[in-house]
Amino acid sequence: MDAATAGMGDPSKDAAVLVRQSVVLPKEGSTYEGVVAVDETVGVDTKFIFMFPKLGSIAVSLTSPSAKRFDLNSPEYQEYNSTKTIQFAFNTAEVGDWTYNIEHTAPALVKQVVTVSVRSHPQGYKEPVRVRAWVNRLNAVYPLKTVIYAEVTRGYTPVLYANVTAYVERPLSQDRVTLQLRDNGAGSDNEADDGVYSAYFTTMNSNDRYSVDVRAETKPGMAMFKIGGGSGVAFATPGAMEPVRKVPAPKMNRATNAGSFVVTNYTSGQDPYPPSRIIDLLVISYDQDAKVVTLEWTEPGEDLDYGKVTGYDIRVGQSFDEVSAGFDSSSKATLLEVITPLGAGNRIQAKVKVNGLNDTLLTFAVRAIDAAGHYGEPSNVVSSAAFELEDLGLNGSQIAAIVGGCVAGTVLIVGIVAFLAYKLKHAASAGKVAASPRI
Ligand SMILES: [Ca+2]
Ligand SMILES: [Ca+2]
Repeated sequence: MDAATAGMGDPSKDAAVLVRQSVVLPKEGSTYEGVVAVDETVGVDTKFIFMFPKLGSIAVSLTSPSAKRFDLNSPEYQEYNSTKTIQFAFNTAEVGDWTYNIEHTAPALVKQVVTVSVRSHPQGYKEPVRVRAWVNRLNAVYPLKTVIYAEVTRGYTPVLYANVTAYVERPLSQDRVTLQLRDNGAGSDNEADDGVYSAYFTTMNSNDRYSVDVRAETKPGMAMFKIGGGSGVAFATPGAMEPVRKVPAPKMNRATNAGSFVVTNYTSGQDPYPPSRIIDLLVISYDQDAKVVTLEWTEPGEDLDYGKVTGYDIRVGQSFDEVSAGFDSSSKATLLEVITPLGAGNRIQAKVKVNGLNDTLLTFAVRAIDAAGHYGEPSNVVSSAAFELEDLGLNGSQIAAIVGGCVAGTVLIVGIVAFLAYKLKHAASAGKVAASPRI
């Protein structure tokens, strides 16, 4: 082994961390019950480790997925007084949901904090699912934007649609802020569906060091492995462009520490953060009889992608330039009903009345407004014209090629124009509902 590889080991042999948390037990008799999924990508050499503050202060038991109970009388149980640790060790742990129960058993002790850690090794030579987390800057000079990232992968394969949460400890108030990290391409997230989840941290309240823990969990039937496509994590094989497939991922838990960062230059009472730019505005439907267009987008937050905005500024125009470059001077859309923001990450709709407008080409863009009156950047531009194209029998990618003409090649456009001319002669009566492309 040379100097470059000494100490690195084989990453596929490293344990995956399933649980990493502190449990507060307020008084004698208090109990805590936690559940952890041992998934099929791990299970070998599995350890449940409980660190406690004082000898004899806790009793711990486990229940396996097949309802077998383990406690201090089980051979898997070991107690280490020197390190104040209780450990259950399994050569192979049953796959499924394990329950751990911790009881406060020290009459003389009031509140105690127990640290729980569950680690498990991969089966065979396969990589387990892992979560890796980091913060974009060690020195957060307020109001520079601080971003928390977490990458959930199995080897180079991204895990999509996981529930990824960051917990940021705030030293001054001794509380912690819970942030939902998202992989939707909006706000702080650079690319949707690449297995890298992120969120801005905007709720600092002192000049201090903040530490970050991250948990990722998947629910059965929701999370997917994204296989192929040649995108995703940074070290994907160059040039690999097999078609993207999504394969169901099992239920699992992972936890890690994202390190810490130091905030300086913070002063209270400021609001330096406008809402994030909306990037996924869509025309959901166009009721040509009622002259009502329904728009939909993912909500940003009061501060970038955190919190709830106070409202939206929707503009309507007759060309793409009118509501993009000319957003400020374009016409405000007339709403059919008031929009009530729900909070960052939610999908929200708005119904816009377009009577009196020439509907040959209607364009829309939106920006969010926060409590301080700050505006987010104007969104992507969408058009109702997509509906008429849809009515002619074009599919989504053909429509995208026309409406997003700058993306399409000239030959394709010429081809589609010819196709359109043919279809116009044979067009049936118009329908009303279709998806519109992103611009
Ligand atoms: Ca992403
Ligand atoms: Ca704000």
